[in-house]
Amino acid sequence: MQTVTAPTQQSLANGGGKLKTLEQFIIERQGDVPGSTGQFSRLLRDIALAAKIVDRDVRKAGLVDIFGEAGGENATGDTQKKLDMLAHEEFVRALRRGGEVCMIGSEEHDEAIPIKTNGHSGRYIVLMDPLDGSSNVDVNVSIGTIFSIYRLPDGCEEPLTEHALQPGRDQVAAGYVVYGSSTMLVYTTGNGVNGFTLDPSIGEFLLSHPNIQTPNVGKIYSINEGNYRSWEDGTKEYIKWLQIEDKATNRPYTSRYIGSFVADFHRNLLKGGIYIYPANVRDPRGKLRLMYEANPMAFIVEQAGGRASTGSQPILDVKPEMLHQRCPVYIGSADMVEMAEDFVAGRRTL
Ligand code: AHM
Ligand code: MG
Repeated sequence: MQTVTAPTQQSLANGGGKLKTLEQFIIERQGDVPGSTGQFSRLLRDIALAAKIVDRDVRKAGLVDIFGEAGGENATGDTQKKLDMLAHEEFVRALRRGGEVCMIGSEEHDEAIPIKTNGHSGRYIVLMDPLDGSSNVDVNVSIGTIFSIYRLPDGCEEPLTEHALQPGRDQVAAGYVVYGSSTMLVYTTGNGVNGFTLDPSIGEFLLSHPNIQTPNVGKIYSINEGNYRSWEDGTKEYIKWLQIEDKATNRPYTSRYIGSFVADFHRNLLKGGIYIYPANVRDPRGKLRLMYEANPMAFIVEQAGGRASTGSQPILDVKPEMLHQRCPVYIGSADMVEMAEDFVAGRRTL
């Protein structure tokens, strides 16, 4: 595995001489996407622009009146917007302006949104969670954006919601932005995973984590253990197994749970580990959304050498039925996810 080291502020500010901007990287890699004519590169550029705008809003979150419930009014009578609605609007605006998209599906909008720019539609469908982990905003904890990109099937002129319901395997690209101690954009087009850190002084994402590979096994597990009693037996037993002392397998493992999927996923991707949001009694399909949370992260983790499962099948093979459908998620280091699947299926017990 290649070791990835975060660049220092100093090296980012210098441009590092050998550092590459996201835009340079996208142009170099344009050939990665079959049939790409530059539209796809422009789409990624639009997403990066929206990410920078949301980053700006997130960084100002404590300073301006963008906290509070959507629909409330601030002192000057302006309508207050929750940061997740604001992020949704910024992404839709940037994609609409860019002109490469024909439809957007968003966690913040019930229906898929058809997009026309100057009377024309692009060829791409973007599904997104504009601000994941938004319950963490008010307490200054990392949050993120997740996106998934599909092509409008050939021969379709008007996009319909069913065109967005393609299996995860058909994603053209997927990525996330984590607004953490620094802001990073990580994406794949099916030819490896690359991470870019935003240098706020020049407003550019710079290649900081080339060709990310996740370890086969890590020491971290991430799950909301408050829900323990409502999990199925296999998941309970797997978590117990992780906690048993055993020198040979480096156990017990360490529990880390931020409650922001993007941030938990990102840490585990770099360090090795497993993130689980299982089915439970309250939510028989779990909590996370297939189309704009589970699928994009599954594409990324597989590209980084990891594994993503519902517990019984690869997430990327799930047949989508609805834009906002949920699915159980076991994702991360390949050997750990495989072991979790064995427990869930009852092939392994304590
Ligand atoms: P959100 O998209 O409404 O923010 O919900 C998804 C979030 C994930 O980021 C996080 O991993 C999970 O919900 C946390 O849920 P819980 O509080 O049930 O552990
Ligand atoms: Mg979310």
